[in-house]
Amino acid sequence: MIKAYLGLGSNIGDRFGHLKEAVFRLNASDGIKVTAYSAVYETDPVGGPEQPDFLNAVVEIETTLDTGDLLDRCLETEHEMGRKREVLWGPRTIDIDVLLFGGELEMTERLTVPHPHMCERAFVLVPLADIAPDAVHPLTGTTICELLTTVDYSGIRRTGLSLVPDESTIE
Ligand code: GSY
Repeated sequence: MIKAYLGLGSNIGDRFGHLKEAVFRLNASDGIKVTAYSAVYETDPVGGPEQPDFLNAVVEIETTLDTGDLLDRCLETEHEMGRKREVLWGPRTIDIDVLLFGGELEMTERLTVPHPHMCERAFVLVPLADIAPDAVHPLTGTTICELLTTVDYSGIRRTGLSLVPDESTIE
């Protein structure tokens, strides 16, 4: 079993519904168990064309899959949920990124782990710090909490929404 972290984002339609459905589908997949949930954050869009605000969250999973099969499952889930890749860095129903996979470093044509942009993205680091503050980034050797001190998180707003099954709001 490997512990991994997945970043989730949506900025089209029922954003929260999309995050919940993605978590449900991932957890129902062979070889994946969702074991922890960050809070849900509303975030200013970073990069790309002018587009609506995102909801972002991070989940921890335990998995028996390897990185390639995990990536396939994330892409299949995006596809099942109707994501179309039309505009680079444009709006999306659901985005699922492999952020960390154990302490592994991998750089292939298909996949780079840890996610190559995670260190500069407050919309990733803030939710990740909810559930893995002491996880060490295998390239920088620093913790998620330490990385968080290096980014501007003024565009990140915590919501009262919860991805934990049977809870839809916390407070
Ligand atoms: O890969 C992430 C998709 N994305 C996001 C996102 O999830 N949240 C925010 N706030 N901005 C983003 N820009 C892109 S691309």
